[in-house]
Amino acid sequence: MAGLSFSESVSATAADGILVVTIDNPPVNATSTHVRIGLMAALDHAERDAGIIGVMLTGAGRTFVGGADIREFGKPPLEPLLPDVINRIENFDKPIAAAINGAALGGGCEIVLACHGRIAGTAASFGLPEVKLGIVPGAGGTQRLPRLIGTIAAIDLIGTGRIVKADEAVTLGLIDSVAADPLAAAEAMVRDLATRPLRRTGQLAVRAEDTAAIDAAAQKVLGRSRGQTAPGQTVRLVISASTTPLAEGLADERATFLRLRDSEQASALRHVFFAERLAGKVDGLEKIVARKIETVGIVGTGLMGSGIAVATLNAGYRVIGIEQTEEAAKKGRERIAGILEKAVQIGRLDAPGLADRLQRLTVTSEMEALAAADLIIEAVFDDLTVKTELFQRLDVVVHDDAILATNTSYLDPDAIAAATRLPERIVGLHFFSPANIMRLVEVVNCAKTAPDVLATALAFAKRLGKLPVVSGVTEGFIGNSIFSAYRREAEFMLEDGALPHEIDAALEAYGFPMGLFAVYDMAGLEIAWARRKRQASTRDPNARYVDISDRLCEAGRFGQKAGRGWYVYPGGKRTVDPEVTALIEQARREKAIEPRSFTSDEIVTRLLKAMADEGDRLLAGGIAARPGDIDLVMINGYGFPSYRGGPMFAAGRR
Ligand code: 3H9
Repeated sequence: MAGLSFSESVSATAADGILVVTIDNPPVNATSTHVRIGLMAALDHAERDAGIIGVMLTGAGRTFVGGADIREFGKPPLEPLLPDVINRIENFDKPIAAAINGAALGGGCEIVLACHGRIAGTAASFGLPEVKLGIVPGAGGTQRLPRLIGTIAAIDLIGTGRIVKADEAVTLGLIDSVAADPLAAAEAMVRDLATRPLRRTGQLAVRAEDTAAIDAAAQKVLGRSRGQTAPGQTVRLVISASTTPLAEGLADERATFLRLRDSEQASALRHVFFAERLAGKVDGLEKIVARKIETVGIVGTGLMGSGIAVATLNAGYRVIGIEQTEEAAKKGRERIAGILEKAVQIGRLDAPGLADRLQRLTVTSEMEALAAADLIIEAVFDDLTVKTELFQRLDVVVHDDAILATNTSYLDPDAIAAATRLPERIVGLHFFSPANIMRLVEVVNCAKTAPDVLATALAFAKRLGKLPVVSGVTEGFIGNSIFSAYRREAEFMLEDGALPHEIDAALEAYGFPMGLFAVYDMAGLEIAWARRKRQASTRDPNARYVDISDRLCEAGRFGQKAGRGWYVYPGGKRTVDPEVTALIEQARREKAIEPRSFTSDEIVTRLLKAMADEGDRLLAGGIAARPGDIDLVMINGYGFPSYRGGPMFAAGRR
């Protein structure tokens, strides 16, 4: 078996007439320039050598090919271009089979689509997630995928960027089969293909499907991607594949790819992509070994605690829920089981999965049960005395290596830690509700948190499939600090002349799923009101304070549940209420403010600036490590549109 090297990232071995080409370009075998050069050289070799009857393509390590090299975007493309490499694979005279060892995403999936045979290992996954980067596939994905799996399934996969596992890929027809040893199976396939005419994906006709069903699939994608350019373009390109000759479809796809690659949305989403990879990385923590966590205690199994319990069970841990009474414990268990059963009803979980989770769950009123826990997360009422007393009790019940985490959103975790025996084991884990669904977790690095405690909290959040962002201690941590600045600015504008529906309309046109005042109505106004009342005595009397939301609460306008808040809801429809307008006008008159009008653009610019200024304050104070961390918090916890890149990114572009 001779070893051949075609570039620094592509090598091959030739045995019994088959050239096994391996792409080795860590970390994810992206199709960087030297990969493309190496693949072309390998094909040259296979073409020239009459002894070679066929080729196998595989990836080194855990990934097949993670896609085009995103770090090369923005630089002039160097030849050979990926579409040319892929076209050559499809039209190659000798059979080429992909032995797909791991993720085949974006350009990696496009390589697979053009191969003549496609065999996956059990760990393989497939997808064209380009829309998540604000682009469309640029190397044939929109044209070849529908030829293999049909228009409807292709619209779904490419329009959403959804990743599928090997089994589903077989069912869809994206690949031929799954094998425990994909290399051996692909070799057999190449030998077989060498004896017959090759089936080339690009030459297949897209199968006919019901036009109403195609339309429904398209509408589903378009409905979910309001404001974003790329998903609509993928739908257009996929649909055109059934009526357009391949070369024309590929040219249209390529032109669309290049146009979108240089767009503002694509650079925002690339920023988000790289920010996500950096999030949770803390200087100095690289070599710290995390503590072992097997059993997690969750104190309080209300809305937040039960969501955390479900996320923790889903990640394979044992969970001990704690409630004050046996009656409450029974209800807590039912709440957690209820969420899991709903997951079964909608097909997200199967019956054995449910049984396995329930078997790992105990809910009790006996705090002593926590002696077995390695990490305890409290999710009780957000009150300093309640939480401090709880931590003092936990301090004597749990073992000394156990970590204690608080889920507080506003309280000072350093004050809680100071009241305990081992403050270095206290950390914040601020989940967002519903905690089993929301990806964001603020991991709060308290003044005395030990490095291995922080490392453990980060590793735990990642194992839950969450996006952990580290925050230092400040009131409201990163998210609620920025949100407060945003809310404050919106209320200033309210006094200065903008009405709630004007501010909401500007935010929704910008891409927020819901404007600020509509969100307040949905969440209820009373909790923030109670907090403002508590803080009244410590508020700076010289700072500008807008009391309009206090007036709303005094009038019993607590939001949607009360039927009225910033808006009224006749028949469930959000409607402007002249009474609120009158109340705002009254407040302005009392302060002798002459109202002026605001354009949508001005509203958004002011709100972004307020958020970014607060973000700068957090960065200067070391509360947030990177602007990208702040962007991720606002995107994943507060509805900031990801395709705008987050407030720090967006404010910097204005
Ligand atoms: C595309 O293909 C366009 C084509 O249609 C057309 C072309 C003409 N490039 O996520 P991880 C880095 S668009 C460059 O933590 P995991 C990442 O930054 C592309 N770098 O690993 C990180 O670096 P660092 C479509 C990349 O094991 C490191 O790899 N493809 C790329 O959890 C590890 O990343 C996608 O959108 C890349 N393409 O997950 C797939 N991908 O260590 C994007 C990753 O310095 N990638 N890096 O922080 C993924 O989804 C995951 O990385 C993957 C591995 C599932 C592959």
